[in-house]
Order: sequence, then C-alpha cells, then structure tokens
Amino acid sequence: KLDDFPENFLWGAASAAYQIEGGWKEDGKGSSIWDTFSKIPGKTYKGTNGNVAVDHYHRYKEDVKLMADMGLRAYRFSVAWSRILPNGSGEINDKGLQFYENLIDELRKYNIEPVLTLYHWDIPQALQDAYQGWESRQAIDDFNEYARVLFKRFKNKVKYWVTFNEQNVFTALGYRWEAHPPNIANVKKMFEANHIINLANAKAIQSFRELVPNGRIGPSFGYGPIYPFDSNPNHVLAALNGEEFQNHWWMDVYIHGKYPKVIWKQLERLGVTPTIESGDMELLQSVKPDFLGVNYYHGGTVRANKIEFPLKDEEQQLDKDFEATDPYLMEPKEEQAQSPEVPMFTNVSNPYLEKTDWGWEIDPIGMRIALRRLQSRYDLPMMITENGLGAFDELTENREIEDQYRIDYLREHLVEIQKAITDGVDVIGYCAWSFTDLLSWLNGYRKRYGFVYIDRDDENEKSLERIPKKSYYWYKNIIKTNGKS
Ligand code: BGP
Repeated sequence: KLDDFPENFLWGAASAAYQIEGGWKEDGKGSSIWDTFSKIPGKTYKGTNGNVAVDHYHRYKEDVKLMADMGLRAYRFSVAWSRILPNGSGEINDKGLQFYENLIDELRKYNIEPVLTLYHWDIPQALQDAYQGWESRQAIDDFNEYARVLFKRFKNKVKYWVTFNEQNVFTALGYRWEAHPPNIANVKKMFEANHIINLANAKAIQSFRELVPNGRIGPSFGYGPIYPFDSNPNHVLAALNGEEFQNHWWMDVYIHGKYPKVIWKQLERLGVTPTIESGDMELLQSVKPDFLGVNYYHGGTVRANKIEFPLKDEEQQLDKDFEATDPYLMEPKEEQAQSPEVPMFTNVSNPYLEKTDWGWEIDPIGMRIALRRLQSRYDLPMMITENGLGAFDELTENREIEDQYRIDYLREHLVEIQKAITDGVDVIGYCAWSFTDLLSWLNGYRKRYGFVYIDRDDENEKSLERIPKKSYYWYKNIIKTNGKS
C-alpha cells in the first residue's frame, strides 16, 4: 500500500518525438541527425528507425483519448525541431507548429497538463551539415531562435517546459562512444559540445523569462546515484569521483552556473576542458531553472581503479558481469582505456541488485537516494520526467498483455518516491516512461516500456493497433486514488 501523494500531483507519462511520431517527411518536416544516423548499417537493431515509429503523428487523437480514459494528468512529449524549422533556422513551417498546437489542444480538452521538451536528441541535419551542430557556437543562437518560436506560440497553453533531455547521455553516446549521432569518438569534443549546450540552455531560459513569465522551465537529467563497491575508503573516494564526474559535472552548471572544481582540475590534467570565452560564465550564472526534471532508471557502483588497486579474485567476476551487461560498454573501444574517469574510478556490477531482461539494474531504493541527494544539493522542486521498465511483452491468445512485472517495478519505485516525499523532498510529478510502446533508440521495437501495447515489430508495421496492457488499468487506479492503491 502507498501512502498519500501531494494534492495536484502530476501523474503522467512521457515520450519523445523521434521515438513515437513517424511522419518523418510529412508536412514539410526536415531531417534530423537521427533520421540520418539510423540508416547507417549496423548502428541500430536490424536498421530500425523512426520513419513510421508508432504513427502518433496521425493517431495522436486516439492516443490522447486513451490518456484521458486512463485519467492521466500530465503528458510529457518533445517537439521535433526539424518540423518547426526544417533547415534548423530561418523559414518556419507552420504545419509543424500546427501539429503540436492540435496535440496540446487535444490534451487540454481533457485537462491533461502538457510538459513540452524542446530537445530530445534530434538537432536538424541541416545544422549538422552547415557547422557540425553542437560543436559550433552558432547552435546557441539557432536553438534560441527555435525555442522563441515555441515560447511565443504556446506561452498561454503550456506551463511546464523542459530544455534538454539527458544532456549527459546524448553528449557521451554521441561524442564519445559512437553509439548515437553525430557518431564521434572524441572526449575533448564531448566537453566542448557539452559547454555549448550549457550556453544554449542558459540563453533559452533567458528568453523564457522574457516571453513566458508565468511558466516553469528546467532540464531533464539522467541521474543515477553512484555507490562505493564496499566501505574501503579507496572505493568510497572513487564513488565520490563517480558522483561528481557522472552527475554533478553536468548538473551544477544548470543550477549554480559553474563546473565542479575537482573535476575541472582532473580534466585540465588530461587536456580536455572546454574553451571558456569571455561572458560564458556570466551567461551561465544569469539563470536558474524552476524545477529539476529527473530521469531515473538505475545508478552505478564503482571501485578504485584497477591499475592502482588490482582486483581481488572474487571481484574479477563482478567486473566481468558489468562489462557483459552494460549497454554502453558492450564493445569496449580502445579509447576507453584513456577515458578521463579511468584514473578516478572503475564501474562494477552491484552484487545486491537484480537486473531486467535488458541488463539494467533494478534499484527502487536508488530512486529515494537520488531524490534525497538532489534535494540536498540543489534544493529545487523535482519532477520525475522518466522511469520505467523495458521488457519483451508478449501478446496472449486473447490479445492481452499481462505485464505484472511492470506493475511490480513501477509500484516499488512509487513507494520509494512516496518515502522521499515523507522525508521532505519536493516532488511535483511522475512521468512514467512511456505511455504507448515506442522505438527504443538502438534496440528497435522489441524493448517495450508502454502502458499501451502497439501492434508492430522490428520488420513489420502490422496494424499499429493500440492495446492497453494490464499496467494501464493498474496505473489508472493509482491516479484515481492519488497513489493509495
Ligand atoms: C532515456 C531516454 C528515453 C528512453 C529511455 C529508455 O535515456 O531519454 O528517450 O529511450 O532512456 O532507453 P532505451 O530505449 O535505450 O531502453
């Protein structure tokens, strides 16, 4: 049983444009870097892409009706920049704006609060071609231009806005691991692009203050607490390094307008600090978000690095387990050996945690730890903007999905959120990932997260029929009772 959640708690669900919409060339849309990347052989599972996705572009009314029937109070979605500005800047495509206006109106009709994400990883290809996208400072102005178009158009219809989704994830996978576009392996470029994105974030928030004075804006960060392997002070120190490097390096800038000193020094030694121009730090310090979006899936466990502290026999296996399951380390690259954090910590599996079918650790208490740590360090209201279970859902003979495992997973996380609230953490909402099944960036359509099953697979679009899962009815009841059931 769950205890009370705050009144007006935003019970929601989330999605992202590229993963759900389809209609990739429809009504004047330009290409994004994901449209290009997904077509490079071998980059995504069986070459799956978002050309059709789950066809939300044409079926949004049906999807919103399902949300309304469920009683959903908030829906987080992202806008595809290349629908609004097909060339990245300049000419505005009104049909693109109209699509989002229709979606927002449809949500409002049923009193579902729209939570609009400006950037969920899909910079227009035109800007990548023109100046290498986030490697150029021109992207700061172009992102601001794009954001201003949306602020002006939707300022009276959308209250909650998210600037960047998981900046830590898309910069690392895109500029370091060659796992996302722009498909680069260069740590220095990762830090340069990250700094430019921080500036774009700050500038857009300045525009927001001018154009949407009553709105609320913040980033969505992919946060996971970092644990020490055991109480050996060397490992505890490594966990501190991990926490600062993997989390606070990114987040401190949003809230405090500066990079953590310890990590800065470490990067300086490695020669990979970003270029700071005059006025940069002032711009970063001139804004502060209204809330923090938190995407929580799992944390990480680390030990002091292997070179200085060779692994004991029993630790070797944990190390192997980690390398076998971590999605980003499946094919270790040469460059990994010289990656900046290696002198500071080494990732290992956590022997106390079970894993999903996809090798992600299941750690509901980590949710409470995350919220507590973030409340202490940043002291802002928080919205869980993503949390969910990726699984292989199979239709039964009666064409139903019995996803009790998803219900268990979500319930355990909600219990910990509720405890965090009792602890004194300010949580304003929870958006489960995801409402309908949708494209998993690298894993195709078989890794499913939704409350609503979509009849399609990796090779075949099939009927695209929407089928509410068992978890849909469970969440409906959670919302109805404000979390009590
Ligand atoms: C987050 C992304 C989402 C979503 C989710 C699940 O990092 O913000 O867009 O995809 O992870 O990830 P995956 O689809 O890789 O399982």
